[in-house]
Amino acid sequence: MSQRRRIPRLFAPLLLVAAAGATGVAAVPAAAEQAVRARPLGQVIPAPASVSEGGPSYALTGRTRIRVDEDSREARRIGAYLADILRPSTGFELPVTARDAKDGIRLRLGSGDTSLGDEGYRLESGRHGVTITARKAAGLFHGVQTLRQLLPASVEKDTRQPGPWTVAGGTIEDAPRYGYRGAMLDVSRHFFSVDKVKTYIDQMALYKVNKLHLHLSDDQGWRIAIDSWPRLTTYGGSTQVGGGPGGYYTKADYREILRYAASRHLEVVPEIDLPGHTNAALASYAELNCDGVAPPLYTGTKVGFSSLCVPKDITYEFVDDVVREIAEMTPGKYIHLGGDEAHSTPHKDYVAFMDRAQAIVGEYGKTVMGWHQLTGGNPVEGAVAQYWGLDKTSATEKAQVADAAKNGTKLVLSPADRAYLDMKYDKSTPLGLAWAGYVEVQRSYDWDPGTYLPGAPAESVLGVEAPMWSETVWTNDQVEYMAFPRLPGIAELGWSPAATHDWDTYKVRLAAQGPRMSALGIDYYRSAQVPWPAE
Ligand code: TNX
Repeated sequence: MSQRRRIPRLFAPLLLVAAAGATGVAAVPAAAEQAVRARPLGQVIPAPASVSEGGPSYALTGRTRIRVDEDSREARRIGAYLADILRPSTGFELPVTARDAKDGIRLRLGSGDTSLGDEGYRLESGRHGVTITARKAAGLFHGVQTLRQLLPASVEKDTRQPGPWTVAGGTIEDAPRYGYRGAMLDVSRHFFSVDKVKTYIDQMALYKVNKLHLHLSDDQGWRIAIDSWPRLTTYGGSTQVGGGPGGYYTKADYREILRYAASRHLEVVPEIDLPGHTNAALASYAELNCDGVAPPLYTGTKVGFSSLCVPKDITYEFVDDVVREIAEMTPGKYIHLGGDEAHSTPHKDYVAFMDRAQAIVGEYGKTVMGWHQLTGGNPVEGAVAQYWGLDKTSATEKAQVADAAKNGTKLVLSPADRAYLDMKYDKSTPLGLAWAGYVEVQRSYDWDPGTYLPGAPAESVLGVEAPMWSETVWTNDQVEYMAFPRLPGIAELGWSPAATHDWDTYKVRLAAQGPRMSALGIDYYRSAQVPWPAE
């Protein structure tokens, strides 16, 4: 018998902890590990609205079938998506079939239970199988994300793993607190290929994020083809921060992103940032400048120096063409007009410009979104302001946003010192910026969207969004390191009832996501605030 085998079992966990400590990896306190084991149905992120544990568990086997409603293409599609995730690691065939029976994984659409809403689901797990029921496809899809998280983390791997593939017994009934749970990707400061965006979409979907906000234009690059203004991309898209080659989405590329996002039940929110953050457009078309002279392309990281020419008619022909072409392609309800940091646009001009630009969005049947500076002008009825202030933002500025909310403007909350995924975690973070301060994992999670902005009515809050500005990131590894594990926390703030909010239990659930993120190849930040298991 080898030396190793003679170590009494009792001490083995202690040795693990010691070994983990020696390598500088945070170890799991025994209590935290047990909490995860004792409450398997409750360990999901975002925390479900209601969990009732108990009864026999279900184990997937080589005979398990994924049973979907005969007449639902959407259920069949979600069944196929689930099978694609489970087959490589389990090695099981997992046929998707329309033949109903009481066993296996059952995906049932069209429940009359209105309490589930458009995105809610019920998951029942027992000896014979797991049944997920929802009123709408989005709910079924979210239920499938929960099922993934109830299986061992190794189920996410793309090679065959030993199992067993057991789901604890019980029932989850779940529906989101907010309908808007977003993540933004700035594809302008650095361009991200369609494949990179798809990778991020898949990662977002695991945490029930349902909006992908694409920041498609800025000083450093215009990234979406507009047929009536072709130089926006051929010239305005030809570089990026640091002077690299940039890039842009053809209309076919953009449609492919839309298709893929829809297959993951995400709505795309396209943003064209106006009237500031427009150097790439101004460089592409001299006539958009008040003096008729095109500035050079810009590859630095300053903000607030560019502006469309507010008095010129051609400015509105331009905005009309851009909004029309994007609205024609985009099935989602929003067009985001930016409107932030227009430091080179006199206030009177800013208000006049935003009035006309918002009217154009309305003409094409879309709902206006804008950064919260929009509330300094005249937000149109139904407009959504995205708040990105900080704890220390002045009371006057906060009151301006809250007053707009009292008058009917809706809010999406992205406080920069909580939800900005490009902020450094601490001073040693190699990527990111720090203008809003350091944002460690606990800080990012520990706030309540329902009461966050003083004076804003709770019903004005549509939800939350975590923006990823890309001055310092351009690969998926970099995006992952900054987004994970903060994005799951913002996703939970958007989904879970306020009553589930508790850092001490959240950090244990988050720790359990470590091996799952690793199995998915997500290059996450192992914050010392989280009791990660040794891997
Ligand atoms: C502020 S917040 C910006 C962006 C920058 C970001 C960097 C906002 C609406 N504008 O232009 O990329 O900070 O963190």
